[in-house]
Amino acid sequence: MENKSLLYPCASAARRVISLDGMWRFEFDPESNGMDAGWGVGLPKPISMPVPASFCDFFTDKESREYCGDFWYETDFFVPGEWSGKDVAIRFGSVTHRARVFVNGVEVANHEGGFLPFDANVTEIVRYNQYNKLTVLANNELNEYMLPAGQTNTLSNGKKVAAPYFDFYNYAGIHRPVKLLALPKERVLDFEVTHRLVDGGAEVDYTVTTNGSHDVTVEVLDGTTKVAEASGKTGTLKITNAKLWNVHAAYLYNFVIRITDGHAVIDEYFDKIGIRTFEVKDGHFLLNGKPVYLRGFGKHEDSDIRGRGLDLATVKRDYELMKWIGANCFRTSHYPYAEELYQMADEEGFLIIDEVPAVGFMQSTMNFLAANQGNGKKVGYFEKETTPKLLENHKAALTDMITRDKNHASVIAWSILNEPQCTSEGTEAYFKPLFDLAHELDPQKRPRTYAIVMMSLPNNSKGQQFADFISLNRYYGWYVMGGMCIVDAETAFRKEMDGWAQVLNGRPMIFTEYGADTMPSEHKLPSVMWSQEYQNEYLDMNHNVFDSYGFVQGELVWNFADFQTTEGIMRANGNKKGIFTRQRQPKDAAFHFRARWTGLPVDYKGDTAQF
Ligand code: CKU
Repeated sequence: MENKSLLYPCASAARRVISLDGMWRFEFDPESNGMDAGWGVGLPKPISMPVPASFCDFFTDKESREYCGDFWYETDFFVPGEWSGKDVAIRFGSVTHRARVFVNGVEVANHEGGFLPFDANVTEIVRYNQYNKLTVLANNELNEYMLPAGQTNTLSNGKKVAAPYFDFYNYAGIHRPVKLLALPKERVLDFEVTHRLVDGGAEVDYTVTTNGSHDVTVEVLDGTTKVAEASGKTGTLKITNAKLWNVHAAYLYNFVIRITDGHAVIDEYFDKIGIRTFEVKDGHFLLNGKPVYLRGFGKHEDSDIRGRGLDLATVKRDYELMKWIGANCFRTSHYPYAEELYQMADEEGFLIIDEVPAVGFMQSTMNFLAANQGNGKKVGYFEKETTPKLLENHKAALTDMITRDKNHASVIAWSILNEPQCTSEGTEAYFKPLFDLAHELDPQKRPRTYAIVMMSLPNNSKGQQFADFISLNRYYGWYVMGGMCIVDAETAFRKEMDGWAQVLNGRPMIFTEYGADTMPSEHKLPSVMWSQEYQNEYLDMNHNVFDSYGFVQGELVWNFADFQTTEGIMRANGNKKGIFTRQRQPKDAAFHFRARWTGLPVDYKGDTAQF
């Protein structure tokens, strides 16, 4: 799209932002006849619905909570008269999973993909100094060529039901903030920065993309003090005695971009940058040249009542808990999170492995969550008729994620898939273009990885050679050989680790998942599976294994908190592998982790020889 920009909205001398969050109107459209019935100009029988939030958990009846199909949102917004002459846009942080947007009945956007932003230029359509109608036709059905993947089934009563191939509830709605923007016609569309540490300071190479030809200037400010400036769309900013961005010791500079015509400011855009380098070298993760051992979580955007909707109060609590427990890293399993979370990670000095919503790419009996899915026979997921379409959607999501997140100091790596079926023939042809694309798009050339499912082993994983570091999801002692058999689990685990040692070739390995479902209500001496005591025993066994292999350079436990999933015999009202409850209170394991993680030095295993 011409002038497409994923820049986070900011107000400045040349830009305006008005939040459209609040109580909107809402209506289900199970027969998909809203379009023909003219709902784009007014919903016939709407109920109220808050934005941002998932619609699901407000309802007291099951059909509404589990609703699958088309649904509509509607609100009115006022466009200030003084905005005429500017471009006017509406920006959605995310709508899950697909949306068509109408302003005053005219379609202005059509977007697929439930976890990344998009906008609509409505300059020609809005009425100034008046209220305008904003309508969204959304849909939450699943299919096998979307991210994340699943199916939509029809029940005997004719109702559609989502059958995810993934282990999190198919929450839907307008999940992130909606903003009305006034933008200068000639404007900054994007920028990128890369960092170099040099004697006595740092150099920041930058590129600014605009839709015009006027001069660009860039400034770096320490608070309000200018420490570097440059002009031109590309250049280098030299910062003497630079304060580096570090784990738990973040430092952010203000970054200002202006387009000027000699005297007047045409556009002005503000952001913050953290100066740091990150690389994988000789089996270690190096942040500013120094080893760092990753510790933390796989997470979800998930909380009571608002579902997957952005809730800054939950975000704040999560960061406080992560600091308390001594974590320094998390993976945005299994989709890119709201931008506000990355801004907070930048401020708090957390490291993020950023994951695209490539989850559920496995069709087999492993799709264990709903009894009505999986056809029992193994089909190579990357050899299906739908694979080319899936790859196209995957590339689009990866492109938008990297475009959106590439300047965050907190983002250290890209996770390109979660637990794909990577043992079949089509794997390499599917993986290669994606790993290449990530490298091409990222000016900082961050390391790339994907989370490798159990039973994908060093000798049969056909995608592992593309990863810059190896990420394993392993459940020895939970899904296999649990309880009394944990001793055999450890033996099998070590055997697998010895195999990986042969194929690492100097790459570090981390665990992107390990965990045991645990009911906060259950205590048992001696332990049984699902008790808090067993969670700790399981963790001890895993940590013993990790500690005895120098190449293990990180541990992200599954999961930060209990989270909602589809109902089924494998889940007791959700996945209970949380170290915290869904209400963000500690299980016993949280104290266990706090002791371990606050005790391990930042550069734990930083001096271990790789082999
Ligand atoms: C987690 C087969 C393992 C699936 N993996 C992915 C993640 O999304 C799930 O929640 C494991 C689990 O708890 O089973």
